[in-house]
Amino acid sequence: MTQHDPRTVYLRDYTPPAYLVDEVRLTFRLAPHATRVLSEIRFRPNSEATHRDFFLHGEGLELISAHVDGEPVTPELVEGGLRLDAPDAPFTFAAEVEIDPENNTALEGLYRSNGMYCTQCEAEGFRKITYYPDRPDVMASFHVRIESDAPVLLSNGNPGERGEGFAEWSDPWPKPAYLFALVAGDLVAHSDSFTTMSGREVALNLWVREADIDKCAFGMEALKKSMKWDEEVYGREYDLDVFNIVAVDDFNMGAMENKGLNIFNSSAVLASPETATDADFERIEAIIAHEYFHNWTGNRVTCRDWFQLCLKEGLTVFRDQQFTGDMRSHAVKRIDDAMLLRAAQFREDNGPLAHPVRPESFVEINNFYTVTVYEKGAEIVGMLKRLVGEEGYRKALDLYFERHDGQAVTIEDWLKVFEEATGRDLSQFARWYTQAGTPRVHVAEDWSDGRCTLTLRQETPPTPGQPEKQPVVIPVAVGLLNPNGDEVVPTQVLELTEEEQSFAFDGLAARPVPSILRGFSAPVILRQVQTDETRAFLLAHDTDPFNKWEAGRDLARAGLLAMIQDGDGPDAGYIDALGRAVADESLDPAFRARLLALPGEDELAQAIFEAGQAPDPTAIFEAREALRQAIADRLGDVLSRLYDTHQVTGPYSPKAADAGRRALTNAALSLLSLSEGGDRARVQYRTADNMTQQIAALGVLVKLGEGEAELKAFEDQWRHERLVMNKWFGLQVGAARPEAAVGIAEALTRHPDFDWKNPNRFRAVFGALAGNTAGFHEPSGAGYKLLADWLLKLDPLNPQTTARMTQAFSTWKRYDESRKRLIRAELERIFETEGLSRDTSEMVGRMLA
Ligand code: 0A1
Ligand code: ZN
Repeated sequence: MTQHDPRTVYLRDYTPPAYLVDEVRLTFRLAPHATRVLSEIRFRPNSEATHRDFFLHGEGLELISAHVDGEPVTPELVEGGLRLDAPDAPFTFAAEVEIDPENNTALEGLYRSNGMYCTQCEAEGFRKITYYPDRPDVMASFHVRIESDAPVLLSNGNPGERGEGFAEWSDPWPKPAYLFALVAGDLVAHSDSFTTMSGREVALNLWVREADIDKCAFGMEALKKSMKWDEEVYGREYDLDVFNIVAVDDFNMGAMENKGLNIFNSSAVLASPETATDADFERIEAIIAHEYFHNWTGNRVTCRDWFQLCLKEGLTVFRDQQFTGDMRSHAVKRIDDAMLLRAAQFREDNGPLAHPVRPESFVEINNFYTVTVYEKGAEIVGMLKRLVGEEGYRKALDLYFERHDGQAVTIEDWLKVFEEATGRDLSQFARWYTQAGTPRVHVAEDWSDGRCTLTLRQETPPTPGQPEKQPVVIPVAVGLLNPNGDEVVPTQVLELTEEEQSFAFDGLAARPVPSILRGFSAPVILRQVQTDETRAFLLAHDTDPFNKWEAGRDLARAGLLAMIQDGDGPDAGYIDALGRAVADESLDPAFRARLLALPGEDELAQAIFEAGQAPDPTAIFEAREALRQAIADRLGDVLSRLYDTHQVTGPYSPKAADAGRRALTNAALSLLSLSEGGDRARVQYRTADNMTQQIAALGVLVKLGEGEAELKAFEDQWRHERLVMNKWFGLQVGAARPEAAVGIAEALTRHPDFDWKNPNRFRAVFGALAGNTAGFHEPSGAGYKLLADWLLKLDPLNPQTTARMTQAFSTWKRYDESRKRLIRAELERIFETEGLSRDTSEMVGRMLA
């Protein structure tokens, strides 16, 4: 349906802007329902343009007046903006418009959250603020005056004059309008400062509501660490006198990198030991880093058009992954990233929403802030780095910043700096950006006369609009182990460029055990015929932590599939191998916690579908439960010992070492409860002095069906903490048994605190429902209907979050006829709804196509 939508925008239609902007002056007279925005924009003809049509984007604006060089003009108001006969010479366009922030429920443009004014302009929100060439290749310096009696008035750049009822801000760095931001409200700051590598002092402020001032310290530390890291690792220095971060409760995404004024979803920045889990702390550290790193990868060097989104997002995600690895553990971070990629990106790549990392068309760009653009985009950067090496990567990045500072560029520009810095031809590599789908790499192994030959064959299944696929460049990191467990060939990177290629290793005394795709060196699915003995061997001996973990994961997956498909019982061999690995005190507790996590239900469903069967979500759920029960029964002693000996003593700290111990003891607790009951969890719940321990215990009790009293106590304790209450809502749905999940979700929507217009709260319930695979796919279809009803309710208010959440349905084609019919009916009901947003209609249309 996308193909035929008249609103489709194509990469191939890109043309340079007719006019460029040198400078923008904006005055905001803030009022809840009638904010006036006065603009003065200095235009000049673009010598590279192919035409002189003057068009400014604008949506939902009431034009009060317009002037060109001081003379009143009457522009032609057209769909999506205005047109004007403009001079073929520099001129100033001025306008006054009126907007209604209070009624802006889409959370795009200028809106209100808890009485404060804030903005979200990426991707195309600035056009809801005033008339402007709202495209990223138009970069200008902004000067802003805010008139309001709110105590705190912020915009991008450096502060200027401040007086009774007004404040001025000036941003000297040319930027596209999507990086514009404004905040006005009753806020307090947690302040600090940072001295940059050239000795400049930067004032740092984290602005929050007064009640949240105790949740800022960690975010501030994360910011300072990020600033330092970017100097040390990438040589990038911050470039303004101040760096402001603001926390808002109503926000569609995690956070936004507006120049010098990052705006954060409060869930992505506020944390205290009592209210945030270890996972929250880690996520916050990563998001703060991500937004900060955008200052160079995104802001100083930006995207020419939205098709190039991965240019800033893939690179910035890669940078934040490196940062988290440096701050915590590279091995564990790689495992977590691979799990996310498989759970979300492979799912996307193997379904109706598959698209290239650089898409070629879109109807609504907000629908392309996807795991493919972000996470697969980051994987591509990682592969590039692996192929050109540390030094080549650093040279290429230095060149990228030097050459493109202040520019809006493309993936071609990005690849060109790598080609020039390293002398490598990247024309085939570039297919990673244009070709959708997850490559499968099949491995065949041969052994004779001291020679081990690995034959690798790649194949990428068709995706929507791309029936034929070309081979891509796949770096496959391989090491060989001797049968005694020693490493005989250390890791080397094989470059698979053809459809099929063989790689030989000579002079080996005994047939080795290959460890392939070490470190998850490429975002592919490895198809390798391996015995359980080999997997157990790699789990015990692999020197590569990723593949060590992977071997355990493969064993678990194979065992689970045999339980589901062949009615086998739990695999005792796997459980024993797992027991030995988790008891190995030389291994990092965080790593061992990852070993104890079983492959997810959705991943198993996809594997069964690929094996030619319709997955039964209930059977998958039951098999996982049965395996967990068997692990608990067989490894009781080991788990109990782990639980007792790895408790963290002393005051809570979110530091990685402690978090790892808690992850391990909580994984053990969850299993132990299956054989022992809920006593340990009840004690942990009662004695917990931090949210990690408290919510883990609560989750265990709820899963056991014994958590009623604690759920009530938790609600009483945390009723006034919005972020904690999101957990309370989500946990009940996520931990519910399949037959109960929909009913619980439905009941929660009637809870007085179910503020469905708040995206975090909406996601807490419905994201959890979609994530409870067996519950959502409960055979009556009640889950589908409940979600569809609520999406239809949310769509007129907040298309962006609605569209995003339709993805819960994206795997519908893998299920049985009955479920397919039920889901299709809901998708059609949504699709045919009159007045459906462009966002949601594009997503649902693609799923139905
Ligand atoms: N650029 C931000 C993500 C973001 C994207 C779109 C938004 O609204 C439509 C908001 C935030 C990032 O990568 O963090
Ligand atoms: Zn980003």
